[in-house]
Amino acid sequence: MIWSTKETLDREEIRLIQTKKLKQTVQYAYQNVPFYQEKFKEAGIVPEDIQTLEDLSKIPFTTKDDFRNHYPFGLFAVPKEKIIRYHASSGTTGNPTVVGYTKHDMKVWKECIARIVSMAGVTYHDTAQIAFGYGLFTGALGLHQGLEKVGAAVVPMSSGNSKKQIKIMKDWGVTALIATPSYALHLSEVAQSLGLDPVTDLKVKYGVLGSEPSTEAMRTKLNENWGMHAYENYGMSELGGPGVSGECPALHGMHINEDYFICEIIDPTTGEVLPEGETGELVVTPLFRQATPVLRYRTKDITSLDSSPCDCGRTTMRMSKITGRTDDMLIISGVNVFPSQIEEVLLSTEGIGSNYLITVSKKGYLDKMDIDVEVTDSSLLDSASSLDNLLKIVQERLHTVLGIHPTIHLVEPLSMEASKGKAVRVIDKRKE
Ligand code: ADP
Ligand code: K
Ligand code: ZN
Repeated sequence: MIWSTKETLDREEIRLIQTKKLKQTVQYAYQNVPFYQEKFKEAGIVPEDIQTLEDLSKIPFTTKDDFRNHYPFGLFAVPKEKIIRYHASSGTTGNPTVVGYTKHDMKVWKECIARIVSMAGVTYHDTAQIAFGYGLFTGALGLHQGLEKVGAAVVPMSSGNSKKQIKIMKDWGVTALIATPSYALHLSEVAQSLGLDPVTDLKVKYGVLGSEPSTEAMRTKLNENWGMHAYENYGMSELGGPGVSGECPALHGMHINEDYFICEIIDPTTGEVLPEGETGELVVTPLFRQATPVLRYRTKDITSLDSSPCDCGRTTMRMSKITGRTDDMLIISGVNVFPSQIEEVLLSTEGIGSNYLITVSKKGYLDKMDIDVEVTDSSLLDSASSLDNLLKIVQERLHTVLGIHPTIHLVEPLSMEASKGKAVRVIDKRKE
């Protein structure tokens, strides 16, 4: 089902809407956020220089660092009284990136999600279980509100407690699962381990999945294990959360909500805009976010764009599956983790040395992180209680910063291979 007539406009009409909203957005950001006034001044431009979509490339990029440097509310364009919600994603070294929502922003967010879940086939007939973690993370509440908008019955399970997830799915007749692809696969195995065949014993028909990269092989497996149609969607907290784009049944990329987002592809090295079809870094300009307007946000995600007609009847541009990132951010079961965050914790913990190695792998379908790290004094390893104590401290601090539970292996001082040249700190076995 196509939720909105905005998804089937002529390309020319879409461009007209984008042009009009872009001009408003630029004026608004400039007038209300000193950060943009400075940026424009540095670039030698004024808002009036932006008259067409082609002019967009004159505007300097915004980055995650800009959010961090203006923590918490420096990029906000409205006073607190207008904010009705905050969300945030984890930051590299302490400061998360904070976004706010006005009533208007919330309405737009719901609309974008309503379109995406409708693309996946979810309607008011469905019961949708949300197995994303609720909290500051945008995934759970974002999907929640959009699903309510289409009238689906929402089951706000949050993540974890897998056996209970399966029980509720079975007892309550859940038909749509909202999760990361890896957790969705894991849940299918939990169901099997309980003696159930999800295909016949459960009714889950749709998977609305996102927050981490996945492959066609994963989709095939998900479809087989659940007897479902697995669709992915894309977004990020700095852009307001999920809702940027999502897959339709034709499975030729994710349709972008183009009346709310302008997408460009740039060469990540030169910053130059690349022609449609070429692969590069995705840059997104949300069209008119009131609380936290953002101009040309560098996502670091690698993809390409395609505006050719789609079999589903939608005319909106599609972005291909994300094939990687331009930075070293790891996505561990949907949670963003920078190796620098781990290093920061390790180096600031007494008794912990500076040589470490992060290994990311799969345990079943779930992501698993192991950290080998040297201690500074081998006597720490001799006593079980001091070892236990140190392990506990590191584990708790990492959990506070990262929101995940890596397994820590403390080893003898100078027992790990020292780096010759650029240290290899991360081994990602998921890519093998
Ligand atoms: P989200 O709720 O989308 O996970 P975050 O801000 O926590 O929001 O993380 C954003 C990052 O998650 C993106 O920059 C991208 O790297 C990754 N991501 C989100 N959706 C997808 C997807 N469908 N495929 C691949 N990566 C994704
Ligand atoms: K993520
Ligand atoms: Zn389509």
